Amino acid sequence: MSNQEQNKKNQQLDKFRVNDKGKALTTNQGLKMNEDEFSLKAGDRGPSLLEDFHLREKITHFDHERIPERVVHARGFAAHGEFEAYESLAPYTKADFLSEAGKKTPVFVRFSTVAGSRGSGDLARDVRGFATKFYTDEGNYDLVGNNIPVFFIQDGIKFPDLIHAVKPEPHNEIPQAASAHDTFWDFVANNQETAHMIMWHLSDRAIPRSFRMMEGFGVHTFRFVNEEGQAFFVKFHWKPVLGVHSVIWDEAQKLNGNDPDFQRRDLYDAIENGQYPEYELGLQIIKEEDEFNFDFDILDPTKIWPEEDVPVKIVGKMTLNQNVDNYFAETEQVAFHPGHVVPGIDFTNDPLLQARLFSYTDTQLIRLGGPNFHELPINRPVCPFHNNQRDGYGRQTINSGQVSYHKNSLADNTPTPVSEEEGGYKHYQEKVEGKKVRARSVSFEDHFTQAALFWNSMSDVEKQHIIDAFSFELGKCQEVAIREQVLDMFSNVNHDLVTGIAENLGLAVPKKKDINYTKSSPALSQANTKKKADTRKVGIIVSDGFDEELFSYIKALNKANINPEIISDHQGSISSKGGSKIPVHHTFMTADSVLFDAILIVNKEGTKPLFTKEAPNFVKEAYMHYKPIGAIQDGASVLHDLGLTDEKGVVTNNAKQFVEAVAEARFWNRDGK
Ligand code: HDD
Repeated sequence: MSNQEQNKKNQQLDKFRVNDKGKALTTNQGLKMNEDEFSLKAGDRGPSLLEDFHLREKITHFDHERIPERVVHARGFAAHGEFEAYESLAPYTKADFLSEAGKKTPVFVRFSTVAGSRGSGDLARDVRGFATKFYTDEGNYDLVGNNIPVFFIQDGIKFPDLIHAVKPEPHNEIPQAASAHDTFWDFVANNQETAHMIMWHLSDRAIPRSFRMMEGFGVHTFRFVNEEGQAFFVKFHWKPVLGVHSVIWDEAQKLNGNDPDFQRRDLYDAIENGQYPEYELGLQIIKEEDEFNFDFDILDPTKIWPEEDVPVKIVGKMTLNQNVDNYFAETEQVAFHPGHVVPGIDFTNDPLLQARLFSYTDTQLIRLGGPNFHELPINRPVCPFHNNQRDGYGRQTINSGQVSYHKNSLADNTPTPVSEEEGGYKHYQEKVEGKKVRARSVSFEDHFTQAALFWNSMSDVEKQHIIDAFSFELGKCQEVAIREQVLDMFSNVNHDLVTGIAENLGLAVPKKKDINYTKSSPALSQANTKKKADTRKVGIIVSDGFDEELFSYIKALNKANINPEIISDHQGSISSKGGSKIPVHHTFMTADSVLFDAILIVNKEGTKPLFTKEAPNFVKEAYMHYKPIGAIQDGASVLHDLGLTDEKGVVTNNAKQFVEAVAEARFWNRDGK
């Protein structure tokens, strides 16, 4: 069965799908038109007539095509898929979609950047949104998370300030999709709860290689409740099957110019090729009675629960297997909300989460133009929904009958609230007591210990990337005082860190602070992630007259699920010595080394002079980006001419070793060259 047939959401969406191909052109009223190029005029050269309903309808619709972009997470990309539970989680939650092994639930996932506008580049240094809508049999459950497990602030009342600081500055709307400017760093220095998140934001996590190669986190501590009414604290994780991988900053900047849609294209192509992105769902669970057994507050969204202390239990897998049919109808109109929950999942008193529970419906009202956005096809639950809500802009449901109120006797008092036993959602009865205060709990006051934990957990290469990222970001700030304040703030995290930054910025190194925190969490380092060659992209530089040995190489790459793409000095196809032809995917004019995970060079010289100049440039750049480089036939002499022999990750005439190098992805020991 195709995804189309299997999946309840797909069956529902099918009723709304329309294919215009081969159809007569009509107005929105269904009137067939005989002309769509010329407006109605009084004479060939005369004025247009108000009577032209077709012109008016077409232009009016066009004039109203845009809706406000999301105030944050404006740039996004989404796909359909399916979640399958590995086991019953009944001991922890009564959520039906987690209730038995093999249970499948349709999902829609939207990935995003946070700060940039809808048209900004994919490779901004930014947090990535990772929002999942589960269309469960008990209603929609939205897990609206990020690829970073903590957040900048501890209380939602500060969210508008954070976003005002990071967005382009208001006087000149510069810079786009970047945190490297004064207002953001001014905010950081004056709001030190940001310290831990900033460490992640300046790490490789903020420039992922692919949406398929990043983790997702629910961030907040949520609550699970089982049939017996027993509750647990829970954190959600998505673990990508391909491991967690990033690009480096130089690549990110070049990619934004070369292909601003790099991550969109990557996800779209992977799904079209049948290389479906997969993520395992992981849970960290803490018993209610253990709430206070940690050296941090488990409700503080600037804290992780180190995986070594609270292991991640893997409980299911999500596969993204279908691209959208229409970007606007699905990806733009999807409306997520952390408050969309199902029985068995509940909230905690995390003040960041509590504010979110207000914000998401509110924002849809302006963005989607009214309270009926739940009726848009992408947002409809797959289970029935009935209540006494009526009317509003764009209402689609035709509620028949006289009654739209509760309680009533005219409709036998229906629709009726149902008991918990019959599936009615009942809020967890947490005991709450206290004075009304505007305050931060003292248990939220430690901002630096976990920032140091993150730093301690990084490999040397990752640490250097963080120093470089700080140096870039602060280097872009005009106010020296802001640079100094930030240095001073991060001297609470690590002295080597601020020493490295201070040297790059030409500033005095802050005085060494007495920090004795040595704990680390290996799970935080990408150096310890899975390494796989699967779905990596190899650019093969080859020209006419190549040796047929290339075919056995391509076979080996295909076998390893690697995607080879041919780059040459002309479009069309190229021929081997024996006359076999292969199609060319890119020329040097349409592609660049940064678009590939590895480069394989086959010939020394091509038919056009461009080849002699550009082929070594590709190799040099891949080398500078620590990527695998392969050569066969006289391609090896190109490497020789560049002095690239006897280097790790530079492989000549050995397909097996080249595949292994592609899996390794980066060879960090090249700094000497
Ligand atoms: Fe948010 C969108 C994730 C804090 C207010 N948020 C949005 C999206 C993601 C997140 C992934 C995009 C959803 C989509 O693809 O349509 N937000 C987070 C995470 C947070 C967080 C993981 C902290 C843990 N957000 C946060 C706070 C507030 C908001 C504290 C407000 C008090 N977020 C919004 C919003 C958005 C949004 C304004 C904009 C578009 C939308 O909701 O639908 O309501």
